[in-house]
Amino acid sequence: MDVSRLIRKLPKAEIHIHLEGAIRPDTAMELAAKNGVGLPDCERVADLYSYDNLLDFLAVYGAIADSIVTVDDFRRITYEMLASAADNNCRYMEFFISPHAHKGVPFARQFEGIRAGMAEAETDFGILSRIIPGMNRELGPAAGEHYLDEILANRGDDLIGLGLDYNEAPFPPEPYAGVFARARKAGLRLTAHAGESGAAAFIAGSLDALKVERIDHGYNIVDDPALIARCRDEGIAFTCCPSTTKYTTSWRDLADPDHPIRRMKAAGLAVTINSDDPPMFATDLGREFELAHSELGFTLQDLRTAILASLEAAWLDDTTRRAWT
Ligand code: ES4
Ligand code: ZN
Repeated sequence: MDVSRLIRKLPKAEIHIHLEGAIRPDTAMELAAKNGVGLPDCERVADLYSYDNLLDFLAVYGAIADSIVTVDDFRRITYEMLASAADNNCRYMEFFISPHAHKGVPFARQFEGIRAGMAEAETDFGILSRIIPGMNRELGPAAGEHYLDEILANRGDDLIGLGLDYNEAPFPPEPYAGVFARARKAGLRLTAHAGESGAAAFIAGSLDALKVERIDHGYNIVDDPALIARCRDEGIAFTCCPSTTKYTTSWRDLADPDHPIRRMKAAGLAVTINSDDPPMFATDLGREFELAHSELGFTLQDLRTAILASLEAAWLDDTTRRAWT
């Protein structure tokens, strides 16, 4: 078997993917036309999925979110995301959702569709999944408190955590300390996008002020050796997304010997490999693992280590973890 097929066949877990960013382009076009909302006119889907920084990317992400309206839309996009992951032998997934992005669609309706898609995919492909609502850091902590109320009103065993996402650099984590503390008291696990377009200090701020257990991306940690040592000692997991770095960071070349994911692994950090917004970044989970191998210097043993790090960082209870892995 060639290496590429072998890598695709490895049983995997994914702990950093956004539902809305995982929508297939043909589905996005179809749902936008059906619902009469959303996407700007463009001749080719490739013209739509084109950006070279986080802000431009988020504008397209918002337009795609606008086109998802009905319960069945949410069921379908969830099912298709999980089907694609299962095709890459992903066995377990924790995915972010952006319910505030679907303006005017009640959270309960979104959750109904998402949960239907999760159940259907578990039956059809045996893939287990869990939900992490992402808090939009651009909207401010008061909106965050209201958002948390809505999330808790739709709580279920499958809703396991809270994230912090959207435009990072102008929005440091500290103002969200209060709302994250309330989420923690309510039993939610915590993570935050940090150190992608924001400084290494945002990683430290997420750990100290928000008390997150893992860091999404975290690339700018390479600027701070003391923080690297701390995160290594504390076993903080980093959910790295190779292809994303080509669009949203200054490291456009994965083969760059200075690429932060390569350096984070070399420094002994708990690096995990994920796909973030796969079709929007022209990738899927199998390809991210292949790129880690072919461009970022991960040996097959390193890939196995990264998969084990994902399972270790996953928010599964021990019984489910044993049954599933
Ligand atoms: C996101 Cl900061 C960020 N990166 C990728 N996808 C996203 N969706 C919402 N925020
Ligand atoms: Zn992300």
